[in-house]
Amino acid sequence: MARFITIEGGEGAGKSTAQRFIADRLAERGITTVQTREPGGTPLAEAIRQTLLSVDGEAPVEMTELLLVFAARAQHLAKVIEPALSRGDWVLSDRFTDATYAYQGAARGLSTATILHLEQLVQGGRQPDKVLILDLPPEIGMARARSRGELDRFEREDHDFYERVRAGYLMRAEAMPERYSVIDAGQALPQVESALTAEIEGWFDER
Ligand code: Z5A
Repeated sequence: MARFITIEGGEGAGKSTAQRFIADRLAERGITTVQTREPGGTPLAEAIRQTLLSVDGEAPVEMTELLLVFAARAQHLAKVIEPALSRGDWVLSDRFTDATYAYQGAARGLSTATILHLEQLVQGGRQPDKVLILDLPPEIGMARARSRGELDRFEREDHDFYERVRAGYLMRAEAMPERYSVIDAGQALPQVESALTAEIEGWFDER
């Protein structure tokens, strides 16, 4: 059974690290995964990503940012996610629509109704089977991400912005506990990996 798993969290939460770990554990079970990310995942969607993250030139207003995120998502769904699920592969996406509710909704202040409207338009009924939220205090994630150097447009946001992102994610996890798992990503990597292993085992127990 193909499954669509998304990995979410604030800046530097360890999403890419978790994605590789999960893909390796699934490969050990003989499962083929497609590892992808948002915004991005196709050449056109990656070009939209560059526009969104760039600190040069004119910054998009909130609504432009929202529409660009969903434009990239429409392309990603049509070209990568739906074909992979149809083939029977699992899809592991580093971010998806929960990021829109957290960043454009909770942090930028656009309404849930507006985001929901676009979500229905672009995704139809497609939703992740499981959402993993890597939760950690923003200052820890910012320190991890900022040790890498040049900051993109989102990474230049302040601590309060990232507190709103975090609260936005946790609110969604609380509202839909059957689909969401919150993992304490402030722990050392071996502990995060143990939590991920328990999570993966749970997916197979459910089947
Ligand atoms: N965005 C949006 O606004 N709306 C949307 O709908 C979508 C996205 C889909 C780009 O995302 C931006 O797009 C994002 C929101 C916006 N902006 N921000 N911020 P992104 O996912 O590419 O950007 P990111 O959040 O900055 O990702 P990241 O910095 O690459 O972080 P990560 O993938 O979560 O972490 P990582 O690369 O796995 O780990 C970061 C470092 O920490 C690395 O050196 C690791 O070795 C280290 N690490 C990982 N885990 C640990 C533990 N447990 N302990 C210590 N060190 C660790």
